[in-house]
Amino acid sequence: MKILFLNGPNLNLLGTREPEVYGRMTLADIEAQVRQQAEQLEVTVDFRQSNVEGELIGWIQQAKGNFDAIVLNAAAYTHTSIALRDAISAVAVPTIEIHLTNIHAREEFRHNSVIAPVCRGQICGFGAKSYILGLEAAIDVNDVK
Ligand code: CA2
Repeated sequence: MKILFLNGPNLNLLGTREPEVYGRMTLADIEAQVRQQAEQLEVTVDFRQSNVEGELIGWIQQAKGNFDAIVLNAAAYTHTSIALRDAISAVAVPTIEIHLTNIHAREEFRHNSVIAPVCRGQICGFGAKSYILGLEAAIDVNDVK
């Protein structure tokens, strides 16, 4: 099973600024934890970050036929990007929305996710653990039971 992790704008800054909001782990630290867990669960992961909306859309489009699920932290694009939503909807690769923080407990403009209706589910508020829970959910949605 192959799982694509995508990270949106400014997540490359993790661990360097606003530690009181986003914690002290860098994105590379989170990636290392995800890779360790993926090895345990015997799945392959690809882990990418971009500050460019179009690049994220290109990666989502290319996921069709190449990945079994996408785990997506779209960062601020979560709240604004109809283009990302359309891409997720078009490719029909099961997509799990994740966030480090509980977006519903923050500023009102973060409460709405425009991608949520086209994702299989949303995990938010568990810090780096949201990524691990996202990995488990991505495996679960592919389980033939
Ligand atoms: O909680 C999350 O994971 C978010 O997706 C993070 C986004 C935010 O816009 C969403 O509402 C919730 C922000 C990512 C920016 O990360 C930074 C990290 C360090 C310093 C500044 C920004």
